[in-house]
Amino acid sequence: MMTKTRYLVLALAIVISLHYILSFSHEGYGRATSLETLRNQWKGGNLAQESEGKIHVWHEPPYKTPVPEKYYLQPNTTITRRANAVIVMLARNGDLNGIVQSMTQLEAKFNTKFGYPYVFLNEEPFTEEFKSGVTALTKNKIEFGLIPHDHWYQPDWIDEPKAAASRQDMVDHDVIYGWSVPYRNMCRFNSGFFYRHELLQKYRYYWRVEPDVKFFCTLDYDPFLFMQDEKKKYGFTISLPEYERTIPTLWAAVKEFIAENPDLISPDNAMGFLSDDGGESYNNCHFWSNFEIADLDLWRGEAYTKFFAHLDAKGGFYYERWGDAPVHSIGAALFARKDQIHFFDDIGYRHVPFQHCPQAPAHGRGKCECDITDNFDREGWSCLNRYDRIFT
Ligand SMILES: Nc1nc2c(ncn2[C@@H]2O[C@H](COP(=O)(O)OP(=O)(O)OP(=O)(O)O)[C@@H](O)[C@H]2O)c(=O)[nH]1
Ligand SMILES: [Mg+2]
Repeated sequence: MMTKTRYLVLALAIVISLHYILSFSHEGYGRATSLETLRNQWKGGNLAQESEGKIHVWHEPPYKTPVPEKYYLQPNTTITRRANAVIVMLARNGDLNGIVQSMTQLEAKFNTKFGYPYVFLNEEPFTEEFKSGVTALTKNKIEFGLIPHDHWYQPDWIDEPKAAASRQDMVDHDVIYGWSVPYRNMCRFNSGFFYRHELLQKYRYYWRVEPDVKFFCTLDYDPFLFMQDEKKKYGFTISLPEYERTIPTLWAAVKEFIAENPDLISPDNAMGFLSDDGGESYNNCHFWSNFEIADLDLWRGEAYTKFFAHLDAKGGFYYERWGDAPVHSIGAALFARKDQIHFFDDIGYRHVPFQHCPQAPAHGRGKCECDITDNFDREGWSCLNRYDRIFT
């Protein structure tokens, strides 16, 4: 784990340095491509926004307003209302220990009280050992699903020698998981297929949970009901820049999509989170997708469906190593209004090597078991400042 952590930290340091070097030395680069028409739609900044007939002008990010008390469980009351939601875990049989760790915490801090079902997905059948191991941890409903072959494995139309050469190049440059085909299958599946699984069809909202993560705080309100009632579409806890070497041509593909489908881009979107120059270049910021609480309809809708098909056809999941984090983040930022992307500031969360530890007063309210000074938002490479600035 240490080696992996060190790689990641080193990789991030390189990304940050490169980003700054490039933004100084290549100022004119992005501007060579004209995006005038589209820029009119992005605008960004503190725009008036029309929502259900009301005009709202943001002065600060929505998360600065605490979650209303009505979403909190009152003492000695039982739950009378739930969202149509599910906890989703993609896992290998060998991930059982890590899943046990994540699920035990999620149950203790949240789900024993709230009672949401689980769906586990795998491209291989889950073993009886895995199934009984996780079933023992909850009284809530659990379903185990097999991923259809074509939703997982590298498609035949991918030029394998070209993909192999790219993998070798990444190995030569010490790119984390640069060698791995299964990792790429996973990223492509999470980007464009998990929400199509038959077991997820009946649900509207999901919480993605990975093995070996930590939930630090007691959660006494229902984040799914919050998402549903407040019409949020995508929720995150940590945001950071992607490693540039894994996505060299992703932004070009995104710009091409936008140019071809301007009508699919949401008004008052979050382009200002993704780009520091009105959409010409990507600042590599993304929501760290190992944690997601989101609306499955965001991915099922026409815009993201076409967007994923466009990206998939480029082959970048295999010719490069496009991650589901930048792909989802770009999708959410372009196809939702910016205020529909929610920062779950009050959910304490850790996925090695980073954590979000809520600050006062949320830290006390949630009895958070984390060091208040160990908080990714304070790190220089957190992208939370990019999120904040789209509201100010
Ligand atoms: N079924 C299956 N699940 C996988 C495979 N590879 C990864 N996953 C799951 O996909 C998710 C992301 O994989 P991780 O290995 O955690 O990737 P990561 O978070 O980028 O890297 P780590 O720092 O190793 O956690 C996790 O839920 C894994 O359990 C695979 O080959 N098969
Ligand atoms: Mg992980």
